[in-house]
Amino acid sequence: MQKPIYFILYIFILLTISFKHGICKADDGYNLWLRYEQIQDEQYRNTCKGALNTICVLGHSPAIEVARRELERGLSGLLGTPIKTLSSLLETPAGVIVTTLKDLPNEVASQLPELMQLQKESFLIKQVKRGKVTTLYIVGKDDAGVLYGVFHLLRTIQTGGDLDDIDQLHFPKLQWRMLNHWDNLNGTVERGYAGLSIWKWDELPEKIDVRYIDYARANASIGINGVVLNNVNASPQILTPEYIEKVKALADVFRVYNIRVFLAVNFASPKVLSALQTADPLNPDVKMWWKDRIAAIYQRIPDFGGFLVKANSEGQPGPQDYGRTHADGANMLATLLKPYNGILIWRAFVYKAHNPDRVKDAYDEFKPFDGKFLPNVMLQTKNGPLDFQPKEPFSPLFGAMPHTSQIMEFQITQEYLGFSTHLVYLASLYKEVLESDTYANGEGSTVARVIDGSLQGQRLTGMAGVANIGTARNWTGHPFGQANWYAYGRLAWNHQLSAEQLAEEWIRMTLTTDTFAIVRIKAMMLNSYGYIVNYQTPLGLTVLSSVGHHYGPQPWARKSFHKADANGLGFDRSLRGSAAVAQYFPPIRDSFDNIATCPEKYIAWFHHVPWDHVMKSGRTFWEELCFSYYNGVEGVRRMQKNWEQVRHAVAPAVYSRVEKLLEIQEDEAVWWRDACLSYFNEFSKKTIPEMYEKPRYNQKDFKRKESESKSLRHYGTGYP
Ligand code: GCW
Repeated sequence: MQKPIYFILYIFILLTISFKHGICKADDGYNLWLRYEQIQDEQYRNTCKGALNTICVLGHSPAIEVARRELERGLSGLLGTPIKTLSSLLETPAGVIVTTLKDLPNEVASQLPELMQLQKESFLIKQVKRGKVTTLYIVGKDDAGVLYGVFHLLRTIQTGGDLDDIDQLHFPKLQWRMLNHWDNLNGTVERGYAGLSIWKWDELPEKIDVRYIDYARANASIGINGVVLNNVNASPQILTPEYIEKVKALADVFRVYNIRVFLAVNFASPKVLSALQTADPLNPDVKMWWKDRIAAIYQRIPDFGGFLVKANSEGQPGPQDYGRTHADGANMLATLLKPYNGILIWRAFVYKAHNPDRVKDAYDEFKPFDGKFLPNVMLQTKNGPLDFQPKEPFSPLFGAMPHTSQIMEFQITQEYLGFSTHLVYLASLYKEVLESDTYANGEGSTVARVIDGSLQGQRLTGMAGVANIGTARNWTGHPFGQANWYAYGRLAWNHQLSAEQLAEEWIRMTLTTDTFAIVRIKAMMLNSYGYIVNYQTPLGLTVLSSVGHHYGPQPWARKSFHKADANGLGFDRSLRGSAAVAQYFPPIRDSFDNIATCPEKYIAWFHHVPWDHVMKSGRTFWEELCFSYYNGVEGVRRMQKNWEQVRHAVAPAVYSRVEKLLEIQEDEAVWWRDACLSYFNEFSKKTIPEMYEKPRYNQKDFKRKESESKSLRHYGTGYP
């Protein structure tokens, strides 16, 4: 008899605790950072209620409708009360007035001189006082600006922002803020670790999955305005009329969210899909084939974004197959896209299989073409010169092609960073790259200023992130993977935002508003990147991961990258070695070239470092290596401790999921540490200092774990 009462009491207590700490009870992660849970802080909630409970959204377009709905949904959730929506300004004064510039009444417009500065996609948010009435205006330059303004207001409230401090003009620093999906048409995702592709090609175009809409909302909320739907290792099939209909259906969903659709295309498509014997870009029949295909796409999708091409790279076809250049290939397609305002994005990720130093390839191949690409071509360059490694110096192409619109490619999916098992907050990586000084035009020539056009005046600007999204209920597998999607988008909008601010925003919107917990979780996130670099590839080491699937350590198979021998460790890229340093501008080149001045985080990237080389800490290089690997493992343990302390403040399901994943991460950090140190030790012949704990794993374990990981782990469904 007593039992049900206890049970009810237990549930009641649980709910009270959850409510108090801002936890969403049934949170399964699907709603991402758009949960719109009622604000816990009563005082703040009342302030917001007072100011925002009546809204008026002027104008009529599908995009404005979407903005109105989002504002209603967001505000009513956050304020815990239905919102009054006025349909015209003639009614009683509204707390929030949302409008595009063209629908703004003249008498208000004349009071807001800032409006003159509004550019495409931008918005002004400003409180205007008239007598006793204060109205918050969100004025977008266009529909997109309105949508972004609405999401900005909602984010401000979700993160407890001060409404009296809200006045500001907002505009994107980059024109193209893109996600690249490496999704195959068979539903798998290359290097995807969060399930299958969210595009249900078999159901399209008839069935529109609700996920497409929520995906678009999430992207719009962070400013993403372009998506490449399919893998850069592209199937020609995507250009068939059947698939174009499916693509059209998605484009129709995304349009109102200011998202344009792009496709990755296979350069040999004309050869595969028609009777043509060639895909030579200068062949008139080939050009005609592309012309017709492009016309057919624009006929169905008038605002189609354009193409992304991976050519002559890792076995993909390209113009070089016909003795033509990258510029020949890119310009042929760009010419045909131009009448429709389409963009051609060409990837700079190329390398020759047998080149002794592959990091030099992209620069050597592309730099000579600076100024040779047509104005609607963007060159998409990975952040580092090698391949999305945990840590690389920035690609020397940034700054070296002043007459080319170069955009950044980051990887959000964690191909080399523990898949969806390890917690790594990638804003730290992105910021480190963006803030690197190329010295292209002297000091202050950061990578960010190259890609935003402020340094060299490029006409097209942008950033692409390889998505970490899949059919997992919470989209990204690891709950913290969402933070990387979020931070990537926000940085593409404004690269000046700090990793810390973005972490805090994401935590408040997604996990908890408990102040104590925020501090702990933020510490975990902000340190996590340093930890993984330390337990995987510290001090400039690179590609120590397993061949093929890239999970777990396999340094014994990666000698061409680390060059370990009895003298030391690392790849000599100085002027006395492969001379890759020569691709950087003078002050950087010189500092990288000299082992005494090279930043230690890149020391083994640029130098073959003697085991006894004395580091800044006073430790020898070998000791520093041990220190780093052990430090990385300790870091994961610190994350575990921090996480234990936030149990009260996050949803139980998320808590236990992350707890479990951290356990695995700890074990795998140890695996990395033990495997790498025991292997390098064969060359250094030095012992691991006594003060450190004994290794957990030995040679036999490494072999076992290696083969286990091949069969047991979820390695990205697309890998052959
Ligand atoms: O890092 C490598 C990946 C490939 C990928 C390639 C690329 C899509 O291992 O899976 O192919 O980069 O960026 O093209």
